[in-house]
Amino acid sequence: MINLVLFGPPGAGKGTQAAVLSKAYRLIHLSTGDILREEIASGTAIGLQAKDIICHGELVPDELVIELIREKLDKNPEAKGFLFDGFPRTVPQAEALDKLLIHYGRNVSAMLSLEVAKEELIARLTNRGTTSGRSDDADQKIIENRIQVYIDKTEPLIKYYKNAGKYESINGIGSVEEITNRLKICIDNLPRNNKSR
Ligand code: B4P
Repeated sequence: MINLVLFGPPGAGKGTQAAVLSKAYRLIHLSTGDILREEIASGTAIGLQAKDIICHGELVPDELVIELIREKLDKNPEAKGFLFDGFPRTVPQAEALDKLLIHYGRNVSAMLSLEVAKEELIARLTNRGTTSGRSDDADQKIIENRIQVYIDKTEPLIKYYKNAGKYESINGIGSVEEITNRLKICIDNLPRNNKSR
């Protein structure tokens, strides 16, 4: 059983790779970005709260995303494993995920960190903004703010997972297939102990 955290700055390719990896390893793909966009589209109370925050490139409150993830774990007790995409994004979220997984008799097998330079991130997100219809891809200032929020609040998670012996760095530059292959090699070579729960 494996439970993976796919990590990286906005535009690193998390969503792209998560779609491929979740199929290849038969993991349940949990993207907090996708879940929040569904809440917004359905006009729920959570969606209303999240909409304005996402538009400005800020992070939605920890309690809210943790609750969304708790619900998903609750609904999938028989899952072979999970692929977390865009979660955790803060140290309190990582601590909450560890506690939640212990409750369900699981643990994080590894944090796979996609490394991509800032200029490339801006180019990818600006390009996606021309077709995605996403308000947070529409404006250069918002894209830059998302990257700054990542540096301030999310990057400290690298140390968190390094301390836990679960940090794996992957070069995120290249074709989608090349990066998938790098990720698969990394997953297939994870220490057995990391994969047991
Ligand atoms: P997300 O949906 O997670 O948005 P993201 O960080 O931009 O990542 P995404 O997965 O979309 O980008 P990807 O790298 O796949 O979050 C949106 C917002 O929701 C956040 O800003 C925040 O407000 C909120 N939120 C979500 N989770 C939260 C949490 N846990 N706590 C608080 N708030 C939260 O792809 C980017 C582009 O690059 C794509 O167009 C893709 O086609 C392209 N691409 C991918 N791989 C490529 C490659 N190898 N070469 C060239 N282009 C590539």
